[in-house]
Amino acid sequence: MPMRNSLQFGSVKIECLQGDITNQPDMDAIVNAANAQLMPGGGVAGAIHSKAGPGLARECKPLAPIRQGEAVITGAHDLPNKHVIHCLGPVYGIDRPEDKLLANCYRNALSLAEANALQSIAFPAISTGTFGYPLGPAAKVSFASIRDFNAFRNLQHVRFVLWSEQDWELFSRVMEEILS
Ligand code: AR6
Repeated sequence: MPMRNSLQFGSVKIECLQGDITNQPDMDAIVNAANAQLMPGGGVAGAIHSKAGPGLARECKPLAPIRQGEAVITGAHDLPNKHVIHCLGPVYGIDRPEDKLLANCYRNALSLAEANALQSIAFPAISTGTFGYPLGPAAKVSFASIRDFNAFRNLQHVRFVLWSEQDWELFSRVMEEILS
């Protein structure tokens, strides 16, 4: 059984789920932990591009490069969603200030979702893989970004998809601390 935990934050359901970001068919958009060139790589980006098919890279090409904290939106191609929102997170210890850059990813992705009248969005733990951001501090930035986003209108469901049970546990705990 996948681990799942949620709470209500105003009009929005916030959820932590253990699983695979490419297998979230009930979400309007999934977020990609992208590279600046918006090309397939490892981790989340590799999984997203491989399930979306080559049309995603073709659509991404003219939108690249993006900067740390920036977000861009595309179609989802062969993924079971309407859109992919691509964010470039900071490389921990190199791109500074890393907490502001990571918060910008979440804020800009939520803003794009709202601008496109989306009702649901699923995030991976941006920057916590290849880019080396420690999970606890990353979880705090993620949920503080939700708390501080003051433009929820259409969004009713924000999901965080964590790869391991350990990561899920930590995100769940920080979600309760910051949002309940
Ligand atoms: N579903 C959900 N979470 C996942 C999945 C998945 N399928 N796969 C990995 N994770 P990363 P970053 C977790 O490295 O740190 C790429 O090569 C993983 O355990 O995907 O932002 C790009 O091309 C970790 O907690 O993203 C970039 O160059 C989190 O997702 C660079 O890595 C993020 O790991 C981006 O690095």
